[in-house]
Amino acid sequence: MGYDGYDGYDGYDDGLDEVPTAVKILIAGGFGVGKTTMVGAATEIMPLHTEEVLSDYGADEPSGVDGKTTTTVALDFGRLSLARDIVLYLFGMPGQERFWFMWDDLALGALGAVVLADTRRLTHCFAAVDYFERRRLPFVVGVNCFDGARRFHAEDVRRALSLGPGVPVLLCDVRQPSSCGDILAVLVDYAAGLLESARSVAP
Ligand SMILES: Nc1nc2c(ncn2[C@@H]2O[C@H](COP(=O)(O)OP(=O)(O)OP(=O)(O)O)[C@@H](O)[C@H]2O)c(=O)[nH]1
Ligand SMILES: [Mg+2]
Repeated sequence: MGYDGYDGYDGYDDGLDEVPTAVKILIAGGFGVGKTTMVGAATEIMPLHTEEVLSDYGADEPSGVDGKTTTTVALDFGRLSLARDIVLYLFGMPGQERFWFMWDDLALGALGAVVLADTRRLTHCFAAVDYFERRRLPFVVGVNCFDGARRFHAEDVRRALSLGPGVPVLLCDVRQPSSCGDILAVLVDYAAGLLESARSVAP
């Protein structure tokens, strides 16, 4: 007996027969850099968050995150239609080191990642940068400009993180949906370009 499922056409000319391409995107970076904030600001559906109150366990986490009382213990999830034919599924990763064991599972099938950085604690995004470099997963760096933090040029951040010349580095404010949309669009373009050039050199 053959498959009798959805064949992509429902008989109605309602414009919904073009199924958009679904793309998985990771939002990564150190503790308290704004990953959950970004997923919440960018998403067009009700986000899923897995926040728990910071326990004493978190006492060894980096300081400099004032007023933060909760932390992501699994993931954040949201969705953003970037264009009519592209829907991004956003997965915010946990930042605390004790939850890094989840990164491999979360990264499965992702097109690329946004690594958020806070210039007051730049070293805290090293682990995420290393992670994506080692896996050859395309990433862009979003420098989340916190109020009161000294502003640096994107090129200064690139040098400090020893990033290759091609890796996009953008200043952003992840509380603003438009800023999140801009950085996600740059990531999708960048990752698509890398895929295209990989295909063109393949035998
Ligand atoms: N001023 C300012 N505050 C921000 C910005 N982004 C996030 N915050 C605040 O900074 C804190 C950290 O934000 P989260 O989004 O929870 O950080 P996170 O990276 O998800 O943290 P973990 O999941 O615990 O690693 C929160 O109190 C936010 O309200 C920003 O761009 N500017
Ligand atoms: Mg979080």
